[in-house]
Amino acid sequence: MKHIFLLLSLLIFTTTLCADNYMDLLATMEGEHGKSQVGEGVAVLDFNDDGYDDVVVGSPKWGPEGGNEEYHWGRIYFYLGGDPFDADADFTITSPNANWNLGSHVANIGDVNNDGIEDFGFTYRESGNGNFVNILYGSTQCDTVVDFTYKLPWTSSWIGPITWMGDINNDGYDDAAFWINVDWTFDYYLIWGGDTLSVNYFGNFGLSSYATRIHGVGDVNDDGYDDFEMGYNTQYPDWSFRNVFYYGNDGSAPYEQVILCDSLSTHNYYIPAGYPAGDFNGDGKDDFWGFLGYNLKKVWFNTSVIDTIPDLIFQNPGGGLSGDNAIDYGDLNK
Ligand SMILES: [Ca+2]
Ligand SMILES: [Ca+2]
Ligand SMILES: [Ca+2]
Ligand SMILES: [Ca+2]
Repeated sequence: MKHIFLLLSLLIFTTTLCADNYMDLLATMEGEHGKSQVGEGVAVLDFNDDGYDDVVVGSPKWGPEGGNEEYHWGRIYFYLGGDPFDADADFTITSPNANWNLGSHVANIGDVNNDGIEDFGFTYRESGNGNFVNILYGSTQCDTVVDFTYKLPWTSSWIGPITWMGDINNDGYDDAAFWINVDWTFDYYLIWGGDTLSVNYFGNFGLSSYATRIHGVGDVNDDGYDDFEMGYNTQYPDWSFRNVFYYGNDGSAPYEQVILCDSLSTHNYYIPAGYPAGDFNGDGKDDFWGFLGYNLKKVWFNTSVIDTIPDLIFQNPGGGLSGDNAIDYGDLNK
């Protein structure tokens, strides 16, 4: 999760600093056919542990008939980093059936089995059979065999992305999270990292909407436990939303929470929950984006007690990123 803040920062400052931040185009990935929706999901991790970060791109509307089929299949492409980096996929995972939309949700979930190599997660709905969370452990063998799978049996529901949480219980294993929409409310789950992964119900939050988020923000109060944030709609159709910050702990007590934002918004279809922000003020500690709306972003600096007052506010009336519409990317060609 070391690089997630870089592109966010770049895009936010692009309007004022573009002359100083020119970047060469490294590669262009194209879908195999029109309507393939390539790039809906993007993740970056060093999946084969060779020191080059790798790019994973989802194309959830890929289909064997060139996108002319009625239902979406989906394909996930792995582009291994190297010098030079190229845009030829090294291997793929392809949906075996229609209507899986494979590749909508792909993520670097950190090192959940604590072997020193970043791991890859993806979620999808298998039509008529349920929703699935799949995890591939990164390895030098670099295979696409699923190492962990978890099935949620409801066929009328739909699953959201799997997300990086950091090590919120400070046991040395990174943790992850996901949510699932069940009858238009949202059940959230935590995946505890370990030699054996376990899935645990966290709670039900939010109402009818596709806008809901849970994500790690790093250890922003510097107590050794990574912290996280959740964002969700609180009513429908008014698009009220709530952003809640949670302190990580050893799991022996409920998570202490701080409501960072609780307001009505007409333009936040993507609920603006948090992300790591690197070290904005140079004190060597994790800061975080506590709010990522379309035209408004807010940063909180690391401090022992998180309050509702952001330390930095960025306003870019022309638009900008919202939620996690940003790429987590690294150093693809060293
Ligand atoms: Ca690599
Ligand atoms: Ca690992
Ligand atoms: Ca952990
Ligand atoms: Ca903490």
